[in-house]
Amino acid sequence: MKTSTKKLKLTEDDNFQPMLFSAISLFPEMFNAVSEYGVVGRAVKNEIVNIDCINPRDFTKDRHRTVDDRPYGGGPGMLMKVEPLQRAIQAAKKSQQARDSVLSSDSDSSPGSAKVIYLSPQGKKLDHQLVKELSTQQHLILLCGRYEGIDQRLIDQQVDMEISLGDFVLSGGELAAMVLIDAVARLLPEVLGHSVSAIEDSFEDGLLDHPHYTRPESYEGLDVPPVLLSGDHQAIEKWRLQQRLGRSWLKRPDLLEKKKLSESEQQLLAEFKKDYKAK
Ligand code: 4GX
Repeated sequence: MKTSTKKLKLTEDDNFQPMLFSAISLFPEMFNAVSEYGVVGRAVKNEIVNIDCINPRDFTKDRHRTVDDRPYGGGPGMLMKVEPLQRAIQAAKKSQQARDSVLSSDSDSSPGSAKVIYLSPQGKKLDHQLVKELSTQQHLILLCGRYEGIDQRLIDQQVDMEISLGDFVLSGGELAAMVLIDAVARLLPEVLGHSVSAIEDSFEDGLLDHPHYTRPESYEGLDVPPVLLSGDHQAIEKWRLQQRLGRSWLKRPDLLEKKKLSESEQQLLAEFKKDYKAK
């Protein structure tokens, strides 16, 4: 008889640990938007991803549970106080250490390696490369600022990395943290179905995606490109690659400049440009 080769599901492995996101936020309920819906919601339910919310207000020591204070030097608005944030970060670090200590000590999941990330417009711009790097971490602590921001000394002392979604101002770091969680979680191999990994590959090789079509075959006089109905898989792949090259050329020339095109890719793009200019 054949010996059992039953493959263990990754999450059944004794050494498997969900990736932990600790969100430090005055509005923890906001995180239900990621933890209860869609792909990430399922990953949370299946314990592939853990999202812990820590409210700095729970780490205040005064009667009024004060988390904000006026800025030195004057000016409008309030800042987040250092001490409650500092204690919340320590609590987040402790929760990961508690998880580590019950596991057979593993070299990769070295305790105390949690990265503290502050979401702010001063940060490094989030992109696919950075998302990939973050997805290799066991524990990310996401510091979500409200009011006009946080005391600079906490940033200098406690923050490992500042990350920005882009050059615009949000009214708090929570939405940015949720964007980060969503993008990172869906890159974890246990979260991604093969269907999703294919989509990710498009940014993986630095090109935009090709267009997609579903039924009906004709909608308001607009037909699905015939090649997609041909059943010729080679022709379909070639068309899709050409569309990806062409769309990148039209909409994101910066992406194309960074990319080294093969001989056949250059030819596909040249053909796309010719057709485009003929129209
Ligand atoms: N990409 N914000 C942080 C708090 C704040 C206020 C003033 C410093 C000074 C943002 C972004 C973002 C808004 C998060 C301000 N910090 N986060 N928050 N863009 O705009 O990530």
